[in-house]
Formats: sequence, structure tokens, C-alpha cells
Amino acid sequence: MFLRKTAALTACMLALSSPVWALEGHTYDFGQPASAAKASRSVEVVMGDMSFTPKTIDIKAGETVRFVLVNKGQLLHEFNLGDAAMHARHQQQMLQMQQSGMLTPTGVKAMDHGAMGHDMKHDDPNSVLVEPGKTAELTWTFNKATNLEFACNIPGHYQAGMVGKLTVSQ
Ligand SMILES: [Cu+2]
Repeated sequence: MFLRKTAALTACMLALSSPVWALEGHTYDFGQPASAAKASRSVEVVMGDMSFTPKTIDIKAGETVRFVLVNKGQLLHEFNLGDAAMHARHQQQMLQMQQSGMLTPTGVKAMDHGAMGHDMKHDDPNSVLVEPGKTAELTWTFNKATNLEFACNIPGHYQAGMVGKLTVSQ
């Protein structure tokens, strides 16, 4: 357990210092992505400008849930599954994306980092970005009881209230 946590932390620190956010083999101790066909139920989450509806979601350990994310706001928003510490780290990455010009108020631009030859991408499996007026999906299998948050980590949004409680019970 300790070793796994250390490895995950190291991977995230590497991600912070590198233009390539999505490292191969990034795993999550609370579950993994799944195909929509495997889902036992769907939960619709409406994104507004600085809000999620509903604000709390309850799940049973072992469930595979298909989240349907409807952005009714005027801005780009994110739906990201994790704990508070993961969201704090992801907010730093999103800030770098914003500062590089890749993240605009309404969308994401794929950017090539010239000499580095790296494509900066936002494609963490526990996260999806939803443009204004669009709908996106994320399906996840939750494998253990834990307290998580679903959050938008676009700079300033989490602090403005774009975070909800996701409780996985036994
Ligand atoms: Cu947002």
C-alpha cells in the first residue's frame, strides 16, 4: 500500500514537471475507467457556470456508473473524479495549460511543444472536459468504499464552487 502510494505520487510529480500530463499506466486506487456498456446505471450531472447539479452522488463499491455530463454554462468545464489532494495537483496542471495558451475560456487547443516534440494533451482517464452547450460521458468502476469529490479543476472553478461529494459505500 505504502509502495503503491509512493509510486503514484512520483508519477504525479513527474507529470507536473513534464509537458506530457498523461503518463502511460497511471492507475487509481479507487477504481478504473470502464466502457459505457458495462455500466449498471447512469447519473446525469448538469454543469453550470461554477456549479454542479446534483452536488452529492452516492455509489456502492463494485458499481460501474456512467456519468452523463451536460454543460449548460457559457464556459468550458471539467468533470474529474478524485480526492481533494488529486484535485489540488490537477489544478496546478490546468494552470500550466492555461498559461501556455492551450486552455481557453471555452475550449482546449492541441499544442505542439516545438523542440520538445511533445504534444500537450488533457486526457487523464478520470477526467473529461466538456465545452459549453455540449454533453460528454465518463464511465467508471468504483472498487472500494471511499470518500471522493467530483470537481472542475479549471483555474478558479473549484474555488468558486465547482466541487461535489461522491461517497462510495460498502
Ligand atoms: Cu468549471
